[in-house]
Amino acid sequence: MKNVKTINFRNIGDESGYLTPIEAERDIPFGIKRVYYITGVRSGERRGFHSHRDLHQLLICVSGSVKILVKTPFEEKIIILDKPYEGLYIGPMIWREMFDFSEGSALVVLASEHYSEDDYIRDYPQYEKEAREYWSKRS
Ligand code: T46
Repeated sequence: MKNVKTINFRNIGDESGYLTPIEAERDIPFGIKRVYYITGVRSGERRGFHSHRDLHQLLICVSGSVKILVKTPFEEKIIILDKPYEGLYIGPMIWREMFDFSEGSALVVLASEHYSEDDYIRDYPQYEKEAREYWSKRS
């Protein structure tokens, strides 16, 4: 799926524990301007329901597991994040929903830009309209 890919990072360690380094522009395809994390999500809650126009992000479930639905007007898939050394890159114009957060899970997100509500498309019909135009220029 274009603008979506899983990336495996190094997982350095042994019985004493593990360390995963992530370096901007080396391990992931963008510079990092913002980090945020999502914790304490109750079972049954679903988040997301939006796309970004220009933002690049990397999602890593550093503890527990979560499912991510990624969708365009043409295709969709569900990716399970359950390893602290696996990231999900999501580029521009991908609708996303996060669900099935396991108890105690922590989803860390690295983002290419500072927070801007103007970059969000939270209305699905509006997303579909903009996405069809965006993807028609890239097919
Ligand atoms: C995304 C998925 C994976 C801020 O003030 N600063 C921030 O950096 C962010 C990300 C959010 N906010 C505010 C905006 C809302 O009032 O926090 C509130 C919750 O945000 P939202 O409903 O957008 O959260 P999610 O979990 O639906 O989506 C988040 C990110 O917003 C989004 O970019 O791709 O995680």
